[in-house]
Amino acid sequence: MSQSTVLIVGANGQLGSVLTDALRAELGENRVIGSDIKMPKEEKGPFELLDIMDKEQLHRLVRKYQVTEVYQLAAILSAKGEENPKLAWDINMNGLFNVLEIARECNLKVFFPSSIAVFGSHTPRQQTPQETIIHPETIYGISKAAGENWCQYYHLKYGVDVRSLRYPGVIGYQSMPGGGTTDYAVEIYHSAVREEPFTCFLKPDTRLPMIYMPDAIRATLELMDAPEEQLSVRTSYNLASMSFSPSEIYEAIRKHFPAFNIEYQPDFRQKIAESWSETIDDTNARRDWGWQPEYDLESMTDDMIFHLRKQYQ
Ligand code: AKB
Repeated sequence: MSQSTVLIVGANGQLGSVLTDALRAELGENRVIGSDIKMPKEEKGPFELLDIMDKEQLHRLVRKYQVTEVYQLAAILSAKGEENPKLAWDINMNGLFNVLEIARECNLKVFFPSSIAVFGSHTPRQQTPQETIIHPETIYGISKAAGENWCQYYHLKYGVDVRSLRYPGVIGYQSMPGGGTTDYAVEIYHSAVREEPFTCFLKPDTRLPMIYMPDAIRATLELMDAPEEQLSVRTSYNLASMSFSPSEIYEAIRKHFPAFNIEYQPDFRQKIAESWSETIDDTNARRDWGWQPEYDLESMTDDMIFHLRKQYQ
């Protein structure tokens, strides 16, 4: 890992911004190139403008920095994707194709984020197994399911070392999500710390799998560092940490803010959430590369509130 030069595509996003910092801390600032369609608010290291649909520019960056690993994080998420399915498909799929093609030509290692959105209402919702029914019902989920299979195809046919995780909803204080169905679980903390009431777009008992940012980042780095011969999944690994509903996260937050109020106004995202799993079986990740989450709802809530209080001071 010490000789890697990494390109992060989508480095301004919720996960990308935190992952870029984590990789810079591990590899050194100049070995991690951030890229996105806009410049970041704050430049902390090398950064390049990149539209992931522009394969030539991607190729130029790979050559310019002698990149050895690409994290392809640019995507349109589940709720936003439903507004313009064709655009979401184009961005999510062509972005991945461009990365896989260049990885094949230039012998790059690749990380592709998949999601619990690959599951659908025919998938078992409790302890969803690694190998199961994959009939996603959002364009985002369809693109992730297809993407997983393309990753495995490039690995089997061309030997590309591409690795992937099916992320649950990711919660962190450092960055805001955009356009997802699990976004409420970040927004609720901001409302609580600002001492404002919160309107939730899901029903109180809608349980979904979630993960705290430090665990999500550690899982990503551990998978990318794992010896190749230990990996048995080349589509995408199930990844579990915690599962909770809006009423449960509300109660956890109310221990810190007893006067905090919530109101429920479910919208189209309710149907998306109901098509996803409640809990995930991640036995393969635990067995193959030793995955073990550290945070639960209580410890995440303590940490989120501690950091957000400082941000809003
Ligand atoms: C979303 O809600 O769309 C994402 C996801 C679960 O992949 N956070």
